[in-house]
Amino acid sequence: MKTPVHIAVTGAAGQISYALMFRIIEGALAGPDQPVVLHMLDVPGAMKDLEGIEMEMQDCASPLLAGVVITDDPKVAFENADMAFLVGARPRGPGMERQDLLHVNAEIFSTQGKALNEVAQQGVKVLVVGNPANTNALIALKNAPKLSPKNFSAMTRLDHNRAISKLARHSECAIDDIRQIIIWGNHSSTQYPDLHHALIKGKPALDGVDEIWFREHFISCIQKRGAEVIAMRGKSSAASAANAALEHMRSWIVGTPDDDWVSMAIYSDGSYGIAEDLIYSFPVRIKNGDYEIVQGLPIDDFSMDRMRLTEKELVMERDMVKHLF
Ligand code: NAX
Repeated sequence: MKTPVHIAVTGAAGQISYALMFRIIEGALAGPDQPVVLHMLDVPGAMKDLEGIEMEMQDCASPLLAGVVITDDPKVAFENADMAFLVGARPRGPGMERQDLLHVNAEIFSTQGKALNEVAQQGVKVLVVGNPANTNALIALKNAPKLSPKNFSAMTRLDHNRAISKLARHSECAIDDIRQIIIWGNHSSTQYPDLHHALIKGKPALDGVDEIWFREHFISCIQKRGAEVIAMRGKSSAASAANAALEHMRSWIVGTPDDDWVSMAIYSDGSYGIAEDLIYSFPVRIKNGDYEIVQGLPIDDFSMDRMRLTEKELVMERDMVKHLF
């Protein structure tokens, strides 16, 4: 039997984590022969919920579940963590401005960044799902000086998957026919889902779809898909978000295929002229657990304008929480 990996999930009593954790313990993340110890973190009032979830996990009789930790203390949650899914966050309450939301979450993620810094494995892979995800990830990494900024990422994989699915339905092709989708920037309504480099069966996607459809329909559809799901379900995306979180981390572990890439919000190194010191979504290729931004893609003015717009929003968000760095 392999040595168990330690996987921390925050917001473990919430709806995304509920859809995520049972897939983790059945081997969908670390593999069918890899035991896991699951560390569940939530607020003190949710401890009973977590005990109930642990009971359900026991009732799955999963041979891969090597242990469960239930806690409201980030230092216990992140002890020896090889991977951390930072899902828990405060939702926007009545009368709360975006700035208030940034502030309450900034405090959560600075505390969690410090705890990761102290007790997680040096190579810990951190995925921030909780919104505002990009800026929360930036705050966490700024509070973890012993770790590399490369340990931290935020999730745009759900947007990436939404873009693939939308294009496949529009083009009447299979999901597997599509390659090289990109989500640039922030996981927010300013994100830029880009089809200029996308391929369908090896041919440029934009050769087969109307440019007007792409510019005037596709982009805003992906940007607003989360709100559309809320309007229908009365709740935000959960199973699809959990699936994307799992795929994000799985790609980080096993790598990307030679003929494709994925979108990940990561610490900007200035590629494509995007400001450094932001968590910005780029196309990345991954090998041996290491991701690199795909370089050298030609960017036209239409795309650059949209990449700048979402960059500007991230700079604004960073300015609002700078005091916590
Ligand atoms: P829920 O409200 O169902 O669950 C959130 C959980 O986090 C709750 O159990 C709450 O007690 C816990 N929590 C709050 N503060 C905490 C803290 N300081 N430490 C530990 N746990 C804490 O939300 P859910 O639907 O699961 O969504 C979680 C987050 O994902 C939200 O911020 C949401 O906006 C974000 N999303 C991000 C997406 C992305 O693509 N990046 C898409 C889906 C989702 O909207």
